[in-house]
Formats: sequence, C-alpha cells, structure tokens
Amino acid sequence: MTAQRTLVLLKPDAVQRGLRGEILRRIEAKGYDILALAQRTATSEELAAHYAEHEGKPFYPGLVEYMGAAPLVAIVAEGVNVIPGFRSLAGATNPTEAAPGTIRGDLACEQDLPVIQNLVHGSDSEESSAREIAIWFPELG
Ligand code: IDP
Repeated sequence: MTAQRTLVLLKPDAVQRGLRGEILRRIEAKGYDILALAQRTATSEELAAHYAEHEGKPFYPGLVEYMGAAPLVAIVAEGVNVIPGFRSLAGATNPTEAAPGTIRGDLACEQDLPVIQNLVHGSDSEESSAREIAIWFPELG
C-alpha cells in the first residue's frame, strides 16, 4: 500500500456543464483527500508541457484548443493508490466505452468533434504525477 498524489483536471467541459461539485463529490466519497485546488484558464505553455506526449498526433491541435478555451480546475488528490484509483473512477478515455458508474461513463457522451471531450484528466503513473503536479502546482514540488 502506497500513499500517492495524483494530478486531476476538471476539464473545461466539466466546468461549463456545472459538474465540478459532482466530480469532487465522487473523489471525496471514494475517500481521497483534496490537497490543492485552483480554477484558471490554462496557458499554452502549461498545455504544451502537460500534453507533450501527444504533440504531433492528429487530435493534438484540437486538444490544446479545447483545454485552453475556458477555465479548468486543477486538483492534487492524495490517497493510497490514488493514481490507478482515480483512473478507475474516471473510466475509459472514450465516453462511449467508459463503464457505467464511472465519471465519464455516467456524465459524458461522445461528441462529433475532432477531440474527445471527457470531463477529467488523471495522471497515469507516479512519474507523470510528479511531472504534472510540478506544471500545475510548482509550489508543491
Ligand atoms: P486519458 O485522458 O484517458 O489519459 P490520453 O490518451 O492521455 O487519455 O489522451 C489525452 C486526451 O486526449 C484524452 O483525455 C482525450 O481528451 C484526447 N484524446 C485521446 N485520444 C484521442 C483520440 O483518439 N481522438 C480524439 N481525442 C483523443
């Protein structure tokens, strides 16, 4: 059992749809602690750093446009195995494939857009979590 921290983003579609409370409720109800939380519009520098692994992919321009067009909420959550645990809460990347009971499965549906809008991001490994927390909350580094 390992206490971990993960970087969660409530993406602009979650903010615009008024789902901040519902998603935070699920994170807290699961038993994870919210260590830091900030709402702001992401800069292009933050998004380029955050999504560096996707640069060059066909959906990359749409992804950074979607993520930077309106405010998002950045969160650091803490708990035992919170990195895989939050990914389970979030569900599969494509909302159509996300299981019922997950954030994406319950609250998102596929759109006819070049980028998948799916409400949340969660770090996928300890290495990603450390890198992403340093981007969004440098003071916690
Ligand atoms: P994840 O957010 O489930 O970890 P990633 O593969 O890291 O998924 O992709 C980052 C984000 O890019 C996704 O959440 C989604 O918004 C978007 N995305 C990923 N794959 C595709 C795709 O094949 N088409 C369109 N958008 C995509």
